[in-house]
Amino acid sequence: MQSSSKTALITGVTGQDGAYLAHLLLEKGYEVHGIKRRSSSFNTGRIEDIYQDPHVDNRRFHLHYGDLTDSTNLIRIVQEVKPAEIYNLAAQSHVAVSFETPEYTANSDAVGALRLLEAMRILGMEKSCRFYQASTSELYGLVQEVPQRETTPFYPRSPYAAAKLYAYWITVNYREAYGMHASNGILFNHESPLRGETFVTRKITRAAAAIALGRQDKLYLGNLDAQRDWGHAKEYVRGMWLMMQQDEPDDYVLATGETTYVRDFVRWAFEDAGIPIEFRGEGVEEKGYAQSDGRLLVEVDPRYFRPTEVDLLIGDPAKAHQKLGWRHETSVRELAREMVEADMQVMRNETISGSD
Ligand code: NDP
Ligand code: GDR
Repeated sequence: MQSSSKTALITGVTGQDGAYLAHLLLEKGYEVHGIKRRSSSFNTGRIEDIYQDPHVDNRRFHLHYGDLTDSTNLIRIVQEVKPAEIYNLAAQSHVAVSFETPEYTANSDAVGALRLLEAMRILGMEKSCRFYQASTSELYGLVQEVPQRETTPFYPRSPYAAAKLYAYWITVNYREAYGMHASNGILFNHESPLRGETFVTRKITRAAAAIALGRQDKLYLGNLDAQRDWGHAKEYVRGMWLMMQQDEPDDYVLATGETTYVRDFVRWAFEDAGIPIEFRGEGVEEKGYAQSDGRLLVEVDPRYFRPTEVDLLIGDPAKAHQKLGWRHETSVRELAREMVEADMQVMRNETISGSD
């Protein structure tokens, strides 16, 4: 373990990236503070293994109740924690859901970033604290140029992306206006066994596992023709940390440089679950995948289509390679396998614990 006396504050610590980042920073010797939302059910499943009871002495992992829509709460937490680094990962992060909750998405994803930057300014922490903003490849939206890089024009295609556009630019503005060490990581899709269950990769790997184990009959999906540049979340949080260690703040794309159709990810996941499937039919209504006996296992349901879609994402991570020395390691094919295996394992364990 490297030693460090740094204190970091992570918003969104209960999410996929927050959990991986908290692990990474603890390994590096940081004292880590995370903000979690009040929920009527447990929302700390991803950080259970690093949770430390408040009664333990000298603990290095602390949780605070908070919300990106509550300025006073954020100011108080930043004041108490006095972090050297703030990682703003909290967001209403589901693109499709943002069409249903556009105002809330703007409040948490756009104004939330502003609230944190203002908290730093109000508390006079412009020079003592660094800021990371979780920006996204969704900013590129309607294809202007491929592969997409830091200089590619943005064209958001959802309330989520429009909110993240504001957060991106307010981060740049506070850097330029107040000399703050504030950086944007423009991260392309990254997945893992900890990925939220309603994002497409995890929805697919869970369903493939459940169908293979006889727990589910069919998987309904939306647009199978979208292409995404998928990497492993564990590797991407390291890139976030590297951005914060640079002498100068800047904006970086993190991506693999390869793109994959949703339909190919579906095929791989079912193959890994031991049930090879074939594509049947081109028309939207009959489009789907069946196994060799003809049983349709994956069917397209237009309810999952988005009012405006992002068709093609493929990132150019050259700047991160050169300046940060960051590279992805896991291929999307390996990622699919890891996620299916993890979901099969989780489901088998559930059977064992529930079988007596
Ligand atoms: P998740 O959806 O897994 O996690 C989001 C986190 O934000 C959760 O901890 C969630 O809490 C919390 N949260 C949501 N709304 C609020 C709020 N109003 N106040 C406080 N906390 C809130 O996302 P990821 O970990 O996948 O992504 C992390 C960040 O990176 C997000 O900002 C996302 O938009 C962005 N991003 C993600 C990419 C990806 O491919 N994963 C790519 C590019 C950017 P709870 O657990 O209670 O729901
Ligand atoms: P995305 O991820 O929108 O890229 O945002 P998601 O996994 O939700 O969708 C990827 C693509 O798959 C298509 N799709 C489906 N998506 C979902 N969720 N459910 C389905 O049933 C389905 N069927 C097809 C989608 O239309 C889309 O084209 C993610 C989030 O993590 C954001 O927070 C982040 O900013 C971006 O990645 C980069």
